[in-house]
Amino acid sequence: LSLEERLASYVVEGTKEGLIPDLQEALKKDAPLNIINGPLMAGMSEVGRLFNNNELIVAEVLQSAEVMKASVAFLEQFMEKNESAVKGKILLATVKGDVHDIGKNLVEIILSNNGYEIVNLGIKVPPEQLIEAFHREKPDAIGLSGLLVKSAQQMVVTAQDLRNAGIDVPIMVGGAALTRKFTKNRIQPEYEGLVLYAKDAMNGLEIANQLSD
Ligand code: B1M
Repeated sequence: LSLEERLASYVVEGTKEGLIPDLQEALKKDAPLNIINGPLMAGMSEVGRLFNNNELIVAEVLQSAEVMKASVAFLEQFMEKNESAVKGKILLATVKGDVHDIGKNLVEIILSNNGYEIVNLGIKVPPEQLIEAFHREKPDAIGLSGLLVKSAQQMVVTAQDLRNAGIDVPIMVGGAALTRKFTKNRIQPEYEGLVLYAKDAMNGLEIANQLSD
């Protein structure tokens, strides 16, 4: 197998044996984020496909998630850090009912490496908890992540609850369940402030930078 194929297969197989040496090898020719977005994400897509076809069980997908998390944790130290002044404070959460957090945590890494102060509220965060954290932390923006189809609807509800609580800072939304169109047609109309869709973590950084300019 080529290096790229091996990297994808650690994720698919859910095994860490040989992972770190191969990541070190990959770092010689590629930036950490390209390794994540390339072979590691390719592995994750394959996991999603196999899971969808009932060829993997949840316990196996969890093993794959562990490999992805270990890879990101290892690669993080090699990522470019922008030691600028704090550009803003952002609350991050995976919405109520959803446990997927690898994408959200990647967004946290990218944003915090680029001058943002992140308050990561974790997974399955109900609107009440977001509202409470908003009053405590006074962030400049709120970031919501969701991967399940029902999470898209949960974002609509969350936007309504935030608006009813008088909150109108920009909201950034992302995750596999969402589209730009759903964001514009279904979430934005329920919210007073801006709602912006980010297709991946780098796009999330671009959006945060536009907001802070
Ligand atoms: Co689940 N899962 N899962 N899962 N899981 C999906 C999402 C699914 C598509 C798989 C499938 O069937 N093909 C499917 C959803 C189906 C649907 O709703 N239509 C699914 C399902 C069904 C489930 C369960 C219901 C399974 C069950 O229990 N029967 C269950 C749900 C539990 C719950 O949430 N209540 C479940 C559980 C799990 C695990 C716990 C085993 C594990 C998660 C572990 C963890 O996160 N700690 C897991 C995994 C790993 C996946 C897949 C395989 C991979 C997700 C992932 O981590 N991708 C996923 C299939 C897939 O996506 N191909 C699947 C890598 C990650 C880096 O990408 O999160 O998309 P992603 O983030 C991207 C962008 O989306 C974006 O940036 C990131 C990249 O740069 N982004 C943002 C994300 N959030 C953002 C926020 C932003 C900006 C950008 O701003 C705030």
